Amino acid sequence: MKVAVVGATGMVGEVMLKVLAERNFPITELIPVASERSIGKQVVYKNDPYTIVGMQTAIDMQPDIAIFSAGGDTSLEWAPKFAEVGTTVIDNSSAWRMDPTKKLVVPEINANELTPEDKIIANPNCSTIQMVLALAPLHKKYTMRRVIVSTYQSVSGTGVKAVQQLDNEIAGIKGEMAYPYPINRNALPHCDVFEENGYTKEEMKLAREPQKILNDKTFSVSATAVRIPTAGGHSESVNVEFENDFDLAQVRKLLHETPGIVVQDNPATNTYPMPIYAHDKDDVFVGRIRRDETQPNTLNMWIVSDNLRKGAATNAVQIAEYLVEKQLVKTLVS
Ligand code: A2P
Ligand code: 11C
Repeated sequence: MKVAVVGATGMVGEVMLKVLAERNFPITELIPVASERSIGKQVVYKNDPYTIVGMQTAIDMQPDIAIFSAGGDTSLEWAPKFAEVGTTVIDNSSAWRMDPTKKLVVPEINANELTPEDKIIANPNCSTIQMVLALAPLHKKYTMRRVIVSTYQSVSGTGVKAVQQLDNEIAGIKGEMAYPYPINRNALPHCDVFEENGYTKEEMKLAREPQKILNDKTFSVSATAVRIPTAGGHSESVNVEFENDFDLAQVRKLLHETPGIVVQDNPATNTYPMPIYAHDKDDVFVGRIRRDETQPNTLNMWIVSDNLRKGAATNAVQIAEYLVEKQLVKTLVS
């Protein structure tokens, strides 16, 4: 496959190159793409240097697959232009997620919806992916009614500027601020911008995206998204009310058997998921699995995953792997 990585110099782009290499994705030609200001610079893939090209050059090269992590506006403008020459775009931004003509895919859950006609495929938001992966098998078995989630999100989800802000604050250096307040020794109940209903965009992504991925509007999600001074992954406290009662051992078994999920749950040994453990791993870690004793059929759990891996790059590469495996993309020019 001829593969373009759009946003190759960015935080997700960098992890994307790492994940493509680690998983040995069948690349015959790699085309790293970034903004005009980066053209000519180099990135490294499998120990070899590759020169960054601009958008139009990349389109002219007719890649079979283009994986975008360059922000929503860039994606809105350029993804259709790639699609027009026959490239299948996998997009990490929020640009196309809720477009009814586009699929929103977590491969373990709904990759089977994909067809060769899907030329722009949306990758869900990081905090959605890890939550929905754990919810999917439970929903299938017990039928969810309502989910209440509070997130504890890594600064890496905001981007380089935010990681720098945290590092500067820890080092006692004054620098540019990505957030309206200090993040070190703080918690900001504010991820992404506020919408008119008083929720943030991040919270509304958590409310809307799972319904689309699970193709079911009979359950609802209420979210509070919080930024904390951590870097390795997002954590989520999730409370789920089901229509049917469950057995805790069965819940653990179901999660354990779900591809992509690792159950880390043993209070006796202080075993539970944490960002320092999830960092740089592709799995979603679930622990603190327990019954909500305040009402029937309700479960509490704690879900942690590396937001740049399964929350972004890994999920996108898994979509690409599925397309190749099922022959849903064909080589455009060799
Ligand atoms: P550049 O490094 O040239 O600015 P991040 O999310 O970490 O900020 O990264 C965003 C990525 O998207 C970077 O690789 C950035 O390239 C790229 N990018 C931003 N705007 C455009 C654009 N208009 N066309 C192509 N790539 C873009
Ligand atoms: C965060 N979830 O951690 C965001 C980052 O819609 O893809 C990714 C934003 C998105 O703030």
